[in-house]
Amino acid sequence: MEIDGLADRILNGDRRALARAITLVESGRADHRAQATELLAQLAGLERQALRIGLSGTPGVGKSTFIESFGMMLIGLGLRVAVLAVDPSSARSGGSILGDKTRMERLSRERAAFIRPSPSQSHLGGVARRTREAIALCEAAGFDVVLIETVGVGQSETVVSELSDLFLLLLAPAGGDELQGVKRGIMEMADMILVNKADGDLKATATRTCADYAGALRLLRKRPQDPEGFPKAMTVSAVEEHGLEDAWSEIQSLTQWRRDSGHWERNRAVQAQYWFEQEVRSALLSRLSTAPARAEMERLSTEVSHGRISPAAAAEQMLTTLA
Ligand SMILES: Nc1nc2c(ncn2[C@@H]2O[C@H](COP(=O)(O)OP(=O)(O)OP(=O)(O)O)[C@@H](O)[C@H]2O)c(=O)[nH]1
Ligand SMILES: [Mg+2]
Repeated sequence: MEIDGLADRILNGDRRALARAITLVESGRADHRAQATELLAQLAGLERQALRIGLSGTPGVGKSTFIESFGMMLIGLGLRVAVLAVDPSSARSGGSILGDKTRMERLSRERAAFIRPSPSQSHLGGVARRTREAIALCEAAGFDVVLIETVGVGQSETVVSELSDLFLLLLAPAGGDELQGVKRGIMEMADMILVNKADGDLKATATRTCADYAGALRLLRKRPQDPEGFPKAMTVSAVEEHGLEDAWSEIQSLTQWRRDSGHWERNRAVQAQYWFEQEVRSALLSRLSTAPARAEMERLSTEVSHGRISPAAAAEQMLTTLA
């Protein structure tokens, strides 16, 4: 693949080039990885910054519907919108990706939109790297907003929040006892809680649920990255397209405050350091799993079991072979 040409086309906002580049960063092949690294290096250091919005919610809460409506509204404002998905479960494969594409039918037809479903069957570490690199590619391609969607199943929210500037939690209208079902750790990550489906019969329940969550948010420890009134809970209806402009305006004021106060840049710097450490860790782990390393591990392990070498000395010996 011609990397120079690809980089130029991405810089011109060419969506097919972007899709090809993401396929490259997703590939497990060593030559593809080398090309991906070269491509990302060529695109590094650009001034272009997208607003990276993480979005999480349990299955069926309306993430896809919300992204479609919210994305269409943003496009109406003249913005370019990319949608990436982080899906840690390999169980959700081809079928649901197709389902998502049809659910985002309007958005997927827009020239100003780019939708990329998550690749099936990758472990969380691989997903994190692939998503991080895909975000960088979308930024290089000039997208203004990158929405990173994940199903709320636990760990994936942490990954997504470590990749975004802002984290939205989409919740459904619910009775009071279900409120406790949202894990505290996930609540603590949220910059905004959006109670979806605030329409028809569910409207009153949604309003009550929203008030409950607003109360719960006030009980959390104050975070330095939040201005007065944040994290905030609001009601929206993705189907009736209510509350989307309000949500966007709150997102913008939060973003502006964080930029002005330096939290924005600091957060990105801390995230970059975090991912650097993660890369080192995962590179070390992958060195441990090569055939010669495994053989050496086994050999040393036997020595340790016979008491011929101490665990610490064996570990040190092992580590020198990895260098
Ligand atoms: N009444 C109402 N229904 C909604 C709204 N948003 C989504 N739904 C419905 O909720 C169901 C699930 O919506 P999706 O957008 O597929 O939800 P999701 O969170 O993407 O679900 P998964 O992809 O399975 O995790 C669909 O039947 C939607 O029509 C809303 O604002 N109001
Ligand atoms: Mg969905």
